[in-house]
Amino acid sequence: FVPKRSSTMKSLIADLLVLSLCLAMGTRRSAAAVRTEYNIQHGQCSYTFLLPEPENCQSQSDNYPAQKDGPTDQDESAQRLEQLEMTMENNTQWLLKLENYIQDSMKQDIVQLQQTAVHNHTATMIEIGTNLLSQTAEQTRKLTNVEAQVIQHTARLERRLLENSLSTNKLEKQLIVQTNEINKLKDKTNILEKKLMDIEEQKEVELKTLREQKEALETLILRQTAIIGKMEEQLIRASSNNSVLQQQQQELLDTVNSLIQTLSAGPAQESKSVMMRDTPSTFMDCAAVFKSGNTQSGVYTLTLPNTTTEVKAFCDMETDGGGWTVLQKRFDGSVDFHRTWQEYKKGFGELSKEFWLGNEFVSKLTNQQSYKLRIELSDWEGNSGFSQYDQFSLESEAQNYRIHLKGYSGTAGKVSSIGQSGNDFSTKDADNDKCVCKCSQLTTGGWWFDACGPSNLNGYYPQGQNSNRFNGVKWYYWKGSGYSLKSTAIHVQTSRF
Ligand SMILES: [Ca+2]
Repeated sequence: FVPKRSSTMKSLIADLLVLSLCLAMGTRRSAAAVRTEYNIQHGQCSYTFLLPEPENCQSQSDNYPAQKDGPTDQDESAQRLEQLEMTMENNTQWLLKLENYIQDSMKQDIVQLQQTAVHNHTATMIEIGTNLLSQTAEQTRKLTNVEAQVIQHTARLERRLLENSLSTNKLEKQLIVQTNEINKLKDKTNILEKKLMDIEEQKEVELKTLREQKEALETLILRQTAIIGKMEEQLIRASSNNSVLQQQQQELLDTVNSLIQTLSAGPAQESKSVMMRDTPSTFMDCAAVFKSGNTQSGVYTLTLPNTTTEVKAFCDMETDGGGWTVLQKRFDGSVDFHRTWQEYKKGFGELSKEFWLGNEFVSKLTNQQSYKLRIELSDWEGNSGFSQYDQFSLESEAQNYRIHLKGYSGTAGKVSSIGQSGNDFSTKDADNDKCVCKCSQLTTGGWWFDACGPSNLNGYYPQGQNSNRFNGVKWYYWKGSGYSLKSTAIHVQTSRF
């Protein structure tokens, strides 16, 4: 079995038939002439071969057991072996061919397989590419966002820069304006300096002339002084004659004075003793004392009308005709006037110094008959004045020694100087004023306070005026608020005196 080079499918089939014939020799030796089917599956194709079993092959095969018996049989066996070997060789070659064929046929399948593999790979690649593209798109979108933000920031920064540059421009303009003004001012200053220099020069010139004039005047004064000296000498000589006359005049005056003193010495001593001595008679007030002929100021004993109650009082026999009963006196601050109701009622202090006569006595006295009131005042500058009321009276203790005043005259104040008529008396322990406060405690003294009113002659006595002393010896309508007076005296006298 040798396949030809230019063998077609038919020759190949023929070869195959021979092959299969020979192959079948060993296995189906006893088979009769029977048709046999051979199926070959190659890929999608299947081939079917129908082969008749040749008879000579049968006979040959049937002869094999007979050959074993003799030497002819051995030669035949050798020939047959040779034939078989050849057949085997042919089969081998044929198998090689078949293999090649199968390989050729397989090539197409491999190509197909490769193509499908390539398709699959391409699809995968496309998928991967699509994924990559979508990722890239996402990244691009993000990048775009970031870019937009960056652009916004940049825009903002640019705007700020622009604003800054605008304000800088404004400042520069202002700076220029200011610089111009400074330059103008400098120019003005230069002009002024020039003027000043001119003026200074003029002044120097004037000063020179003035100095010259001064020198001339000085020489003139020297000359005049010399003349005055001469005149003074002449004057001294003339006045020495006058002084002799004056000395004689003085001596005459001295002798006259000594004569007058010796003449008046007797009666003066007599009146002094009257002042110090209490009078034996009973007097209701100082006016009565005065009328009885006691015209010296001093302490006298008074007796309340219709009673035996005696009260020591100081009588002022000099002021405005004399006969004044003194209710109060202050001039050195030696007595404390911040006292109780009872003390003001009975009186306190020393009659020869500072004192308060006593509300009870004054109340009873002024209810006996009509009295007038006089207040003497003096300040720290040497001025003095007075306030006088034509009618004055105090009600009883039950009415808090309420004051009544009428008919004002005087040089220090006006009708309401002492306060409103009808005010009650208050002390540090008896608040009868019209203030929610306690005026007596605030102004340190007993008085007819209003709320608290324009006067308080019983206030604190400071040494010296002490401006802004609001609790001092106060008389507003003469010295204003805060002024504390130097001395005070309150007198009463009968209206008919
Ligand atoms: Ca009060």
